[in-house]
Amino acid sequence: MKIDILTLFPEMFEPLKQSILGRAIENNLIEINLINIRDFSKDKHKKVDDTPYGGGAGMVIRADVVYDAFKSLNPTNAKTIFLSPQGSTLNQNKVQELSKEDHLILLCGHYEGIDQRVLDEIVDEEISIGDYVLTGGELPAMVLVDAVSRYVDGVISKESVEEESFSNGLLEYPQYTRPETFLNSKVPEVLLSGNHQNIEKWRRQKSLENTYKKRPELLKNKKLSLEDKEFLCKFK
Ligand code: 4GY
Repeated sequence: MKIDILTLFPEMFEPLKQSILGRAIENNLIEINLINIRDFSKDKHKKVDDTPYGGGAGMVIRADVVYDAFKSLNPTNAKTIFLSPQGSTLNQNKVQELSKEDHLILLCGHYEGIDQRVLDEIVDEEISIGDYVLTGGELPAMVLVDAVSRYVDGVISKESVEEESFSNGLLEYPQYTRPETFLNSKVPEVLLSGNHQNIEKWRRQKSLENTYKKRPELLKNKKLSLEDKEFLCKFK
C-alpha cells in the first residue's frame, strides 16, 4: 500500500520508522511518502498561509498551495482523506475498509485550517480520531497509518489480527507470561494445563466478562451464542 502524506511538518512523522511499521516499510509492504506542502509555495518567503477572509484569529492555509502539492502526486485511483474533528470517527471497521485501498493520500491541516475550496475539490473522506481538538492533523494521520498498516498483508501475523480486540467485537482476554508467580499472584491454572479447549473457553469468557465490565455498550449490537449468554447472566 502506498500512503502519501501532505503536511507542513514532515519531521513529525519520524516515529513511523520505528518497530513494526519501520520493518513494514523496509520490507516494502507499505510505502510512505512525505510531501512538504511548503515546497509548493510560489512566494519568495515560502509563505503558505494568510489571514482569514471575514476576520478572526489565526491563519488559514492557502487553497492554491495545497492544490499544487496534491497535483504533484499521481492522484488517479487514490483515496484522499482529510484528518479533522469534523470527520466521522475512526473505528476498526473503517480501518479494515481503508486497508483494502492501494493508495491513500492523507492531508494534514494546521493553524485555523485549510481554505474550504481546495478541501471541496480534492477530499474524498473526512476522518476524525476522536472528539477533541489537536494543533494539527499530523498525529491523527500517524494514528490512521498505524491502525491501517496492521491489516496490510505481512505486517503482523494473521493470528495476531484475528485474535485482537474488536475483530470479534469483544475486548481482549488478559495475557500472562513468566514468572509463574509475581507478588504472590499466580498465573491462572488453566493456562498451564495444556488443555487447549479449556484455555479457549476460559479466554472467551474473560473477553465477555471484560467487555461487560468495561465497555458494556459493545455488547448491545452483538449476536451471542446461547453459551455466551448463559455465562454473561452470572454478572447481570
Ligand atoms: N481530533 N481527529 C483531529 C484534529 C486538528 C486545524 C484541521 C482530530 O482528526 N483530526 O483535532 N485536527 C485540526 C487543526 C486544521 C485539523
